[in-house]
Amino acid sequence: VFITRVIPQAGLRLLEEAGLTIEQWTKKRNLTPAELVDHCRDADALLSAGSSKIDAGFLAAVPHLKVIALHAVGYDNVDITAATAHGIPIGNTPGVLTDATADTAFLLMLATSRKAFYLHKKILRGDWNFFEPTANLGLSLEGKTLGIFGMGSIGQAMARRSKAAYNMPILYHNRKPCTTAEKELGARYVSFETLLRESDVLSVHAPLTADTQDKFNAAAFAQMKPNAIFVNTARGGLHNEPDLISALLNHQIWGAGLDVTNPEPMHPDNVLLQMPNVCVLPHIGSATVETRDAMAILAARNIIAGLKGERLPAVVNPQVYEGKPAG
Ligand code: 8YV
Repeated sequence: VFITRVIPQAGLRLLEEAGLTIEQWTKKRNLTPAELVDHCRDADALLSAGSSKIDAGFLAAVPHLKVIALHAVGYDNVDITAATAHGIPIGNTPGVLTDATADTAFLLMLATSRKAFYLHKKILRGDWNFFEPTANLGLSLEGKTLGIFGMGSIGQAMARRSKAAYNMPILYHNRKPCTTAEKELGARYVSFETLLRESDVLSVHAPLTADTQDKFNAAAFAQMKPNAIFVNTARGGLHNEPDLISALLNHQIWGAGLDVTNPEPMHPDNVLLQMPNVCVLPHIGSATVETRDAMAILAARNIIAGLKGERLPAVVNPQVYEGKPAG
């Protein structure tokens, strides 16, 4: 099993107990595409953590792989059609990171609404010297409308937290209506335009696809409320960064909380990092000890099942089993 990053021991232990030989990339830099192919030449399985491209070219070079397990729920870095064509099941880690990621979205919503990161930097600069009732003001969240773009399990967990904490009415836009969110949270399904126009906080929880790429662009930000906070914990590719910067500078929206950027890592000179109403985190959505252990364990279980020819516990392309006996 070739592993592209250092992953938690909990996952490695499981692979070792299954009698598998592990090779792990431990350098603090991304593998080049050629290095990835090289390391997979003698492997039966790939456990991929991070954003290495698993595209048609790579898959054609390593068609012998019996399984690829992602240490992630998102699979925008994988050409799923090509993997299915090669008969390679792709595993991911849904469910186990739902709460941690929703916590990160909630953290960014609250931190942005109170300019927390900017004010922290002000103290570091020695700039906490005088109290004025009109200084350092943020926005209250109580009773404000939360819009969710992508009402999957993470979107629902964010909506649940926000409703419980601030009694926020919930709007959402999704590929299809979500009856759980409607019944449990009174969430209202709306068009994308209504979501933009009526949300006080708009939180993004959709996968990055050809349809969602750059969805939050100049035209979208122009429809949002001047007091709106944009939160993205999904993928940086869903928002257009220059358009977001312009929308903030032109006061078309009030603030932004980002756990994901495009590109990643974000350059330290990025103007977003200087803005009072912007909070940026280095893609830590799932980064708790407990969650990363659970992700490593699920990724390892996907590898072990795949190598036995069994159906993966969490498979992205179940089509790979059509016409083939699974397990
Ligand atoms: C991590 C994620 O960044 O699951 C995802 O899709 O983006 C995050 O959990 C990561 O992929 C951990 O390997």
